[in-house]
Amino acid sequence: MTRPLLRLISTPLSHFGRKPQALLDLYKLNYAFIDIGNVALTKTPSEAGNHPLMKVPVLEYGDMWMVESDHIAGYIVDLVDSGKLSNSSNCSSKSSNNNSNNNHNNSNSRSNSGGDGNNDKQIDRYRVWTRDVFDLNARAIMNGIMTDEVKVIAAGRHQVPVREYSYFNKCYDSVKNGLQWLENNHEKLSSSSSSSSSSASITYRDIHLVCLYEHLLYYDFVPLSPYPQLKYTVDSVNYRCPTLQQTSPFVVKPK
Ligand SMILES: N[C@@H](CCC(=O)N[C@@H](CS)C(=O)NCC(=O)O)C(=O)O
Repeated sequence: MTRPLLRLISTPLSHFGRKPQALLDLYKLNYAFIDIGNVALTKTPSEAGNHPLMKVPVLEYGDMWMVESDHIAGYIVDLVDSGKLSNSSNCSSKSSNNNSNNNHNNSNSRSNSGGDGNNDKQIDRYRVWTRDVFDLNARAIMNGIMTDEVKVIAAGRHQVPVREYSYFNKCYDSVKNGLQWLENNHEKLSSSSSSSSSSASITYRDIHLVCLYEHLLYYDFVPLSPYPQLKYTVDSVNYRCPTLQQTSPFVVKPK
């Protein structure tokens, strides 16, 4: 039995974790998904893949250890583009019972099929390493929305009455303002999906948007009806990339 060299430590509902996980799936890489359970309630780094901040995702690749979802995504792209990993080459030859994460409650390795229907070898085909100003702004705003959402959800899990605090109400406002910015920029947001500079039918920015939107929807965090163009864009990405739905919160944890 082979043990995947790649291990993604996360939780199935983590939208930050879903971003690099979706890339692993699109590249059809073999990896172990280590579910640490309720990350908000972790008390030591060892419960969260040794992340000192007790957050997920964490990626392990052999002896390599990495935190921060977008850095992990870039690292995955480099592994693939450098030829170090392909959908059949990233398994170690022997199984190992040296599981340093045996306090985690679920580990299953998966090898995925599917993808976005394009198998060519273009470098950085999902445009993870973009330098495009709009892409970077959109991704920064999406990360900010996700961060503020997590603050409120995590506080709720610690029984904090979030609506009584202006700090958390500002988080809600930040999420709504961020969504409005994305909605206002929906033309740019949807257009680059079909950009000729990428051979793939979707980009990492599209993945990011789907992870953000479906997480907000799953947690019913704010009403999403004021952002119809975002819904349209998300539906369109999902239509073009069915692989993404494997990691949808509604699929991994049906309500
Ligand atoms: N900037 C980090 C954010 C990671 C993050 O906040 N992850 C959430 C899960 S979606 C978490 O671990 N939260 C636990 C907590 O804040 O207590 C990244 O992109 O990886």
